[in-house]
Amino acid sequence: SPTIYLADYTPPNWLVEEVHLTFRLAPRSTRVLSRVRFAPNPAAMSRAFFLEGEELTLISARIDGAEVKPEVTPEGLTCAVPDGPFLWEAEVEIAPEANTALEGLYLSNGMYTTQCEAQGFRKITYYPDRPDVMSVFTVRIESDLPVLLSNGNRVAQGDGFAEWHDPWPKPAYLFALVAGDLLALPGSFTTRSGKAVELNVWVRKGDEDKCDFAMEALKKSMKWDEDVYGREYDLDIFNIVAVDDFNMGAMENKGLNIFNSSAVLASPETATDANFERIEAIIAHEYFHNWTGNRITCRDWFQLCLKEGLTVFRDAQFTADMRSEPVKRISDVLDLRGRQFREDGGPLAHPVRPESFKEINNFYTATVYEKGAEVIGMLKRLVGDDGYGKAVQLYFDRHDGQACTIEDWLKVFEDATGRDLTQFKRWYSQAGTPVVTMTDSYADGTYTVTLKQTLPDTPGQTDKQPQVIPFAIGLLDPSGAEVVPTTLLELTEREQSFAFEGLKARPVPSPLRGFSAPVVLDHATDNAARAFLLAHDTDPFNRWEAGRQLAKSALVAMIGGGQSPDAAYLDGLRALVTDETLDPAFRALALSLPSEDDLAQAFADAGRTPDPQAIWEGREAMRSAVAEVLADALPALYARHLVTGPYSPEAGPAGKRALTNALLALISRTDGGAAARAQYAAADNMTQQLGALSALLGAGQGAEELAAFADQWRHERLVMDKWFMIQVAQARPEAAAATAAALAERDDFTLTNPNRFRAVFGALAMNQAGFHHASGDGYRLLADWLIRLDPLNPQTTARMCSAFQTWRRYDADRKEMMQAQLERIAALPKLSRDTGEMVGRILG
Ligand code: HT7
Ligand code: ZN
Repeated sequence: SPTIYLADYTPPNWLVEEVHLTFRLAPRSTRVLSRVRFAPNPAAMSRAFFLEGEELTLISARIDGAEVKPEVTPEGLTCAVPDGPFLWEAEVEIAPEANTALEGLYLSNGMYTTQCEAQGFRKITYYPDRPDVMSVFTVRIESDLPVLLSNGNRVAQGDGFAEWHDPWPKPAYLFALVAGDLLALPGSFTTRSGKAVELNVWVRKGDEDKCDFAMEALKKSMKWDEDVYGREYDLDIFNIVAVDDFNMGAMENKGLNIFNSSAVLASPETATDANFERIEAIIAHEYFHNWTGNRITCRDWFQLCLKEGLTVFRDAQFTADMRSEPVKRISDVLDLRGRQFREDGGPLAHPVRPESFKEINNFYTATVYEKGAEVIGMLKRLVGDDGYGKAVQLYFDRHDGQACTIEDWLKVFEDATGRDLTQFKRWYSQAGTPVVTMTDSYADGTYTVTLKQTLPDTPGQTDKQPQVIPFAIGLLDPSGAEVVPTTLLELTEREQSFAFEGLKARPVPSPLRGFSAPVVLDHATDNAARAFLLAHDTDPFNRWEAGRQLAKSALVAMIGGGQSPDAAYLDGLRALVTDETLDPAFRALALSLPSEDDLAQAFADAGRTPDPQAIWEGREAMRSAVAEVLADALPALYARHLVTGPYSPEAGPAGKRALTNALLALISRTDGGAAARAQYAAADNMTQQLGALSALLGAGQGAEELAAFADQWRHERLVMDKWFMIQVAQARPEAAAATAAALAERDDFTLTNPNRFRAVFGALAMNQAGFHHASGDGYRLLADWLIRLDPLNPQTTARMCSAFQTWRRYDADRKEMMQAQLERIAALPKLSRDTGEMVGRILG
């Protein structure tokens, strides 16, 4: 399939003034009638007429009322058209029931739903399916189903039909339609200018008691966007719909957000604290897209980070405001390192703004989203809060109603702040995670920090230019007092020195505070300095980071050098975990060990071949050592923080449950599972029930509870996803593939539900020692099932191929086995474009 290049962008030949769509819904033969007013684009270079369209049966087409016979290909149609404006009318037939790819119009549990981003609208009708063609949509839905929804405001409704009109011009990817036998949790919101907005969370019957939290999250998001960004909602109604079969988390269709049910439905009994937090963040994210994505959209799909990076940045600000800023920052950095650094360091590395693709669905990545958000965080740090506020307001004023580029985004910052961002722009075009090497010296009261940046080669990119790296640093004196508060250094050269004068003694640096740039910091330091920062740093992120570094170096020494667990780490951890002045959520984070993948990367970075089995054993040994060093404190700590009484998903009690669950996992290593069994029996909420089950499984027990859990939750599909997942995630390395294989044979395992598929096979890929077991069973099993899924759902298959992206870091046997599986997939005769591109890039 052809490669599309950013450099080849040309403006659309034809613009759309308005579009009317009529849907006559039927599972196997839905008719879609379109009436589209086209006008020539004055900025175009040609008047050639091409409409995208895939998997459509064209019934008829007319131009200005006269029948035409377009030339139809698998990608779309062409037709001779007038020189000036004209009316295009077409009727097509589609089969939602047969659509398992979950793109375009499809059926999920008897409910019609759509997914049009990025290029799903072309599976609904012939249209210029590109984001820079924005138009006003009117939609009529004809169906006997009771609830018929589309974008905008409802303008008419009657027996078997509804009509919707969206006054705001939008690209086709934001179109949505839902039809089903649904129930709504209703709500309302009054905007700051006094406009009443009707709110609804639509769900299947039986789920109506799990919508309250999503509704509250929506109201909080609407208020926050007014308070912090001055953005008001702009329609009379805002609908959210939960759907079971969905490829991602949610979709920001104008006025009609469609969500994976896992990102909406929550009750204390069925959802964990982490689920509640995720729901709040996703509701906010999709709502915030109303301004950053919908009112101002992307000119083309290469600019995806324009809406996604900014919206992730905004939702992170929201979560920090609603919950704890340091805890949110630490979780985000964990996620960034776990997914984005992994991507940036391997064959799938690409710039935040990619320059080419075959299948755009493959570029909804951690780099575009999470690194995209980091880039905005750096911009804010560099121009300051005021500069950021002015620039963003200018962005809304200048570009409302437009389809924009990263150049437009950076220009508002230049115009609002006077800062030249030419060099900063390299963050968007150069892939790879910069390494910042820090050295320091002290003489005569002056402390000098030297920073050197190295930009690694990535596929298709070498010889990179230095980037602007905002490097926040603070200095502590030997007593632990802060002598230089957080100061922002701007590293713009390949190597640069910065001096701090007037110090009485050599300070202890606290570098890259708050993780001020998405880089790898290479700073030769020792465990004593790390333990010092763990005890004294005023920057909560760096305090956690010091503990993390200690844990990592201790684990590497255990795994690769046969050493026993490091005492400095264990002592520091004990001091932190028992420090009652610290937030329990923060302490829970400090108790989690670096992941297996993190450690594998640490070995690879040191030029050593990671051994997944040894890494697993090392982490197990470290957990036992932590349990031992904390043994006398654990029961009292657990009892002090155990939350009883009515459940609340607020950050305070959630943090305590995170801490007690982490403590319970340690206690279960030595008490035969008694405490975990007690928690399991007493639990009236999913966080404590699942936490107890996880602690039991981690200690090699819990068979009875596992069976009871399945019995209890048989009819709750989202809870059953957890049951599938936990067994694979916590299986011992030698048992992981067999566990996944057995679960996939069950009647309640299905290929058509991505949540269930990910519960089993996403968990297998995450269970690093299991996936990389020397038998190769994990590799084979995952490939077998990806091969089965690809014809049904290419998008999810392609995403899950990324489990193989680190294949080159392993030993010859594992490499060979992974390569063989990748080649087996690549050789499939009818492989999808999505999976073909991913596997091709991974193989390199
Ligand atoms: N903008 C959306 C991205 C998206 C998507 C969502 C659901 C299913 C398929 C999808 N393809 C692309 C989600 C977001 O970032 O908000
Ligand atoms: Zn988004």
